[in-house]
Amino acid sequence: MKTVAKMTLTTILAAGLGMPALADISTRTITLSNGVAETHPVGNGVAAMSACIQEKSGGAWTVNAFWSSALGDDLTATQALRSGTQEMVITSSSPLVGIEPALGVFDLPFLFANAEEADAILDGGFGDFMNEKLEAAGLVNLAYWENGFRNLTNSVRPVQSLEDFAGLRVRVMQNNIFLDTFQALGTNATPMAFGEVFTALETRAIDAQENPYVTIDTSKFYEVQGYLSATQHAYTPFLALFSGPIFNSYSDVEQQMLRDCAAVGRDEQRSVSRALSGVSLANVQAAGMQFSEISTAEMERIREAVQGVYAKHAPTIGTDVVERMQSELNTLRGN
Ligand code: KDG
Repeated sequence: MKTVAKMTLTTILAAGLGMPALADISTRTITLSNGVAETHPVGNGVAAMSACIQEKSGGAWTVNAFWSSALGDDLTATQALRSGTQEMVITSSSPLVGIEPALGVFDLPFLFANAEEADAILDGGFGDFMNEKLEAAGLVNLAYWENGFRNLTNSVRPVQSLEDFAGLRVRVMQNNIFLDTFQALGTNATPMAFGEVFTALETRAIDAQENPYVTIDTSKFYEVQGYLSATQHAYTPFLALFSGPIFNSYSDVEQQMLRDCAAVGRDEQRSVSRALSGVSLANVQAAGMQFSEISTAEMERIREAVQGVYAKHAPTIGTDVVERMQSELNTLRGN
């Protein structure tokens, strides 16, 4: 009798202290995968999220993280979530447009002007709107983390003007919007999973790729790329996705714990990503990359060259989705 009373008291105390009732938390191991290296800011986010889960579950939960595409690329891992054979993946939105075409809105070139806009859109009503679509596809997006603003690297020449893109064999994510964007810039664009990029660059099977500075640094692309250009041509979010079938088998307490801790991970990951961006830029230059900024006039020409991608892909993305995004951005900008 005394033991039961004590446990009940523990549960009441836990609830009072904002801790989940441990009685509603089972012992579980969460398998999480990602395509970047653990040294990437995603590693910081996963560590913060895991510590939060450990604390809130009273040690009943364990997160096993796998890095550098060890469990397959973003799309393969995401399909494993939908079939309920893996719990979690931190993935770019871009390779998932075959599952949910509306995600393509985030791939439209030069969509966001800065990270503040991206956070406001992703963490607000638009993010919820997209999350409902993902849930219909068997995926629970616990939070939006940051991949970041993407920049071109290559092994052929400095890229400082629209003409400098001509003929470069550029790897892009498996996504027709990125494919069309880089073809509109005059390159020879090739879709490829992230895990294959380093070797393809090293063997000169391709000339170029595009990613945020922290990815270029932590994936050591500076070892196989001589030139970096500050194109900032797109902002990619990371999705902290959980398997819908598995999530739905959890208690309400467990589900809320996951959402809360993924948000803790998000805040840490974004903070480190933004703090590290300048450090990574300095690192890759110290490693020998020639860095090119692009003049305002040339950036205007580059923006103009890719503008047609919006009209071409709006029907596939969903004109309602694109119009809602543009309306919310106009409101944020005071237009
Ligand atoms: O899991 C994340 C990575 O696999 C990848 O999405 C990173 O931006 C990326 C890319 O270029 O594929």
